[in-house]
Amino acid sequence: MSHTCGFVAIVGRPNVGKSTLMNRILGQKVSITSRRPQTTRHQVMGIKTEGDAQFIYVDTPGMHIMGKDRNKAINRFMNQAASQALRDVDCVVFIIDRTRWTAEDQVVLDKLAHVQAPVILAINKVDWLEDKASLLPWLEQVSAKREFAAILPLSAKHGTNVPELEAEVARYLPESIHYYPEDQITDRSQRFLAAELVREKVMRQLGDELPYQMTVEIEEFRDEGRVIHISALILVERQGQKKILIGESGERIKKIGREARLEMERALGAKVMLNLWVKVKRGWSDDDRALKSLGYDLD
Ligand SMILES: Nc1nc2c(ncn2[C@@H]2O[C@H](COP(=O)(O)OP(=O)(O)OP(=O)(O)O)[C@@H](O)[C@H]2O)c(=O)[nH]1
Ligand SMILES: [Mg+2]
Repeated sequence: MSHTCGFVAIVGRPNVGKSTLMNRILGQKVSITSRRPQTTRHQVMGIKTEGDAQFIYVDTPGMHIMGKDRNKAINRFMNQAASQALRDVDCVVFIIDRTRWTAEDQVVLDKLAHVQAPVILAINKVDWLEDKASLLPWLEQVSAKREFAAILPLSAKHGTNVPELEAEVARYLPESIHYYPEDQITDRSQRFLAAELVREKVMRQLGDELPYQMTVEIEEFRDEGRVIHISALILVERQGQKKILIGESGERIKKIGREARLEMERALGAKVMLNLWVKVKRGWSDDDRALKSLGYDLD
């Protein structure tokens, strides 16, 4: 009879594996991932219902220190979105990357000082830990940093110890009715997912030449049942970035479009006709009004 349901924020600095962990727990891709830091820009909910328990995970943008290339309105937005996710949660999963501790991990830890909810520390990417013997002394060191409800070494990518993390989280779900139907997996729309998948493919294709100031806007999302027509606009800030994105005789943009379309078809279970456009829109990433109209809106 007793149902449990609660919010679980997944926080950490950029690139530690927050989105990979949430997708792993859900068993499907709800949040995009890449090797580049600052991939996630919004809060994205991942809902998992298992019998009487409903877990509402909230993936967040990596908390980062502002400065140089990171003093824009978009960076402010991302940090706010991450901090906001800590309000009124029942449990926090704080992720770090192996035995590294950076100034940005410290920023996250400081943010957690005011959080009443239990904090579980996940030491991620242990599959990639060269010196396994370093883990034991590290566990001791991090446990002195604050009171953690648990500390778990795991691998979000391979799934090692992830069920153990879920079992730990389950202990902190309060008794409550379920807020979402049991087959719902996210709060985000298909339209949002489509935009994110395009952004992911751009981030994965472009390595170091990636114009960080890039965003995607869906201009058309027309569901005709067996076919979904999607037009997406990739916005960059400079003409040179547009050139890079399009590539020699359009090769690169074609590849991005192909990969995004295939993944959309898998996720949406329909055939997708995808049109991609690249446009220069100067200064959007540092303009609060432009950001709002592009979907970067905390409300
Ligand atoms: N080897 C290894 N790589 C991992 C693991 N978890 C995540 N990664 C990789 O780390 C990179 C970053 O993963 P994300 O899930 O995008 O990280 P994030 O914390 O969501 O990053 P932001 O959204 O930018 O804050 C990707 O290349 C992942 O494949 C892991 O357990 N082991
Ligand atoms: Mg992420």
